[in-house]
Amino acid sequence: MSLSDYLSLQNIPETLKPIVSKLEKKERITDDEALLLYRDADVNLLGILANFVRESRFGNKTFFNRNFHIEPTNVCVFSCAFCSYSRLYKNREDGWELSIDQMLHIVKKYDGQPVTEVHIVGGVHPKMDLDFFCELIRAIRAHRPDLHIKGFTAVELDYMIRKAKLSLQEGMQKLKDAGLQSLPGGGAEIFNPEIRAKICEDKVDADGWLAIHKTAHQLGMHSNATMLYGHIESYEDRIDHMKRLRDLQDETGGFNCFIPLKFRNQDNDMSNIPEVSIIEDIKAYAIARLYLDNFAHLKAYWPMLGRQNAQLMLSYGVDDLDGTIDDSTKIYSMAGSEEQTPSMSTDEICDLITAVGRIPVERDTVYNELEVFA
Ligand code: V47
Ligand code: SF4
Repeated sequence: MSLSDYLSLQNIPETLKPIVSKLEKKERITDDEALLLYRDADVNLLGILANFVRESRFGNKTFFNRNFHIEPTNVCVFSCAFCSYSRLYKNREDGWELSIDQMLHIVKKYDGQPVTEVHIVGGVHPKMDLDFFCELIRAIRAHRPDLHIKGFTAVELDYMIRKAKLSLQEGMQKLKDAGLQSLPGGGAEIFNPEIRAKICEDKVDADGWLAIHKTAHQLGMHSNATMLYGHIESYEDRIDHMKRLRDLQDETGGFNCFIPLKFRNQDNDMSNIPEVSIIEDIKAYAIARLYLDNFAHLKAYWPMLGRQNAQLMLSYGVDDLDGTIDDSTKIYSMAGSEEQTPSMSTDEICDLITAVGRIPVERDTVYNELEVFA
């Protein structure tokens, strides 16, 4: 059945017909049109449209990688209201701080295993500076040169580079020379300054976040982008957030993928805010797929969303599930995700994908295809 056949079965509201016809012709939609989709489109229509875009790019292919995380510390000088993970610098009862040797020990646990990526992200510890992280990266590279090092949110980078009194270009170049290859997408939250003032007032702002990713792209590094949704932000805020990302992507082309992150409300200063429903998750993912026409990949990060909901999102525009993880991250288990010990074997992740009629494809960090599990 073609897209037009499917659409002829839908009762499409008049307001949405011009948008549907634009999407069919693979034309870019405007901010107002994205807002109309948020307001008027039901999940059936969103699924058909987002799936059309996804399948015209990748068919049934669904990407994953074999990776693990290192979280150097959960001590953090910042105080984001949604964070369940950080322990304030002066109140460190259950905080951890890993030495370079301890982190290298984690890397060595994977000797002989076919992992391709280490994802390094954590709190912002005042004593873990740029030189410390360059040394860590060099030590990992020396031990295992084939492992792609994806590390540090713009929040961590902004802090360590400013503290080293270097320009962004100098700081990022130093990290690149040490062996850092790409940046994860964290720290973006919601760019609107009014929302940021309420949920993460003291860390890098939107312009700073975008400048760091732009600098990375100019140095030839790739990066991801996230959006923390489902708290106090409006649909307009989400679209404004994605607009800033779409504009930067037009300029640099350096983003690999977009990752909507669902706000989880356990054990943080925003616990009074209920978590949004699966319908809202579907809208966030499907509309991201339709609006961000210049982002190749849309990732459902299963440790946060839960594996079944991540699997469901494969019908709403998602083409990537991130990785096997091996129970190496605590950010989401501490925030209340049902995935308390996030780990999937390659067989499990492939089963999740094939169960909904898709084809698992192992990728590396920059989406080179390594193996098709047909
Ligand atoms: O910036 C923190 C989020 C992010 C909560 O690039 C929360 O491949 C929901 O960015 N509820 C860090 N979200 C993690 C991150 C990430 C994860 C996986 C893959 C990639 C990638 C990036 O986690 C933070 C923040 O937005 N976060 N607390 C919470 N309670
Ligand atoms: Fe620190 Fe990141 Fe938590 Fe904010 S989200 S308090 S920057 S660890």
